Amino acid sequence: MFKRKAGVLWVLLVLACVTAQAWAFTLPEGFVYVTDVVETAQLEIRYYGDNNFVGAPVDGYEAPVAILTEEAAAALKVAADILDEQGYYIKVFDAYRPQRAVDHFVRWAADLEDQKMKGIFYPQVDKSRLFELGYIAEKSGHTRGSVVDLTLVYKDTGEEVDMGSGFDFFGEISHHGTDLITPEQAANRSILRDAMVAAGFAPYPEEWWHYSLVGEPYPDTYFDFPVDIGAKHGGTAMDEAMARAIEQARTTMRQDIGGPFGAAVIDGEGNIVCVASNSVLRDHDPTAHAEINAIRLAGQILGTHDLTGCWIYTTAYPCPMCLSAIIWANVKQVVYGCRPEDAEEIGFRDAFIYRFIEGGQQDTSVLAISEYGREQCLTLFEEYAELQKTIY
Ligand code: AZG
Ligand code: ZN
Repeated sequence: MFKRKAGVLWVLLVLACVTAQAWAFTLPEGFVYVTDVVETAQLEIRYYGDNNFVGAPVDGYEAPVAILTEEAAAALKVAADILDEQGYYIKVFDAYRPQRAVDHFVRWAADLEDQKMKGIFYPQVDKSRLFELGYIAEKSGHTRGSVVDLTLVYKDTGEEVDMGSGFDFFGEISHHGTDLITPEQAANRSILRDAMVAAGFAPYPEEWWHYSLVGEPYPDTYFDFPVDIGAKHGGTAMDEAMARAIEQARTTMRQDIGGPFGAAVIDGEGNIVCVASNSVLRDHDPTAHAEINAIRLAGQILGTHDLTGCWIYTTAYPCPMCLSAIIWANVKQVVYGCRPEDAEEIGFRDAFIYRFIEGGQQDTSVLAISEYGREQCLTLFEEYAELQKTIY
């Protein structure tokens, strides 16, 4: 019996593998991913994470990717080729920037209480003067799609070249021609500037990292599509992943395998890694939710417990258990169909568990949790720490 069950699971796994497929993510007409054009470009998309002057991910940055107009990307390739010959790769901090991100900057600048990142990005500037000094504005050239913020890295070590001040440092030291930097740092800035100018970009006097394409194709348009891997545009990817999750859920729910829940894992390039559905009833496993099954399958297929860069499409908002599993797996993007209250409407307890957690896990009629044997258990933890084993 056990062997048969394992056999069925194996067949399902192989089926999931062979049906994995790729499709082209679509962007608005006229835009491209920088790394599709400049294959050696390194990316450190600062507004996607929290190492930026806001100190938090910025609205509209839904994936750590760089997008530019075709014309700007083609010119950037010319610059990258020049720099390649001199021993450098480019590293992009920001490129196309959605209007909603600029709006976020404006809201942040107006909140004078929030000085979290002052020490790193604007130690000598009073936050109340950021507008007046031109560091923050209601419109940005980046939003027109042909402006890029970048630096150089050494090809052999991958280390960033010393430019004398960091990306987005608000101050005179970031200006071209400043005398606050060493001649070597100034020479490094010139290497970048010469290549960018030769390729058709104009430097920005106040920021050594900022270049605008001369003769940009959309001089009057401020775009607002998010920076993502395209799933939200053209719909192809989203439709395909969600359709597969729905189809899988429908098939298994009709066979009494589990509830009406399906999930798909997509990798960073847009390939469907796997599709899974809820199998609580068949497996006699209350944890066999669609998202958990999908994460387990993806881990086996990709040979890792770390799904960094992957997205999950799920037919319903993840329950607290699945939400935790998703975070444990380092998945940073979830797209869901139904809401917890929709699941509640047909009798599932997703929303009920959320209410328990939001209530501070105090309701002992739902669950009583107590501490016992901490000292003995701590010895185990200490042993693990001493052995310096993997932390995940
Ligand atoms: C569920 N909710 C989600 N999102 N997924 C499942 O598999 C579920 N099973 N019960 N509630
Ligand atoms: Zn769940």
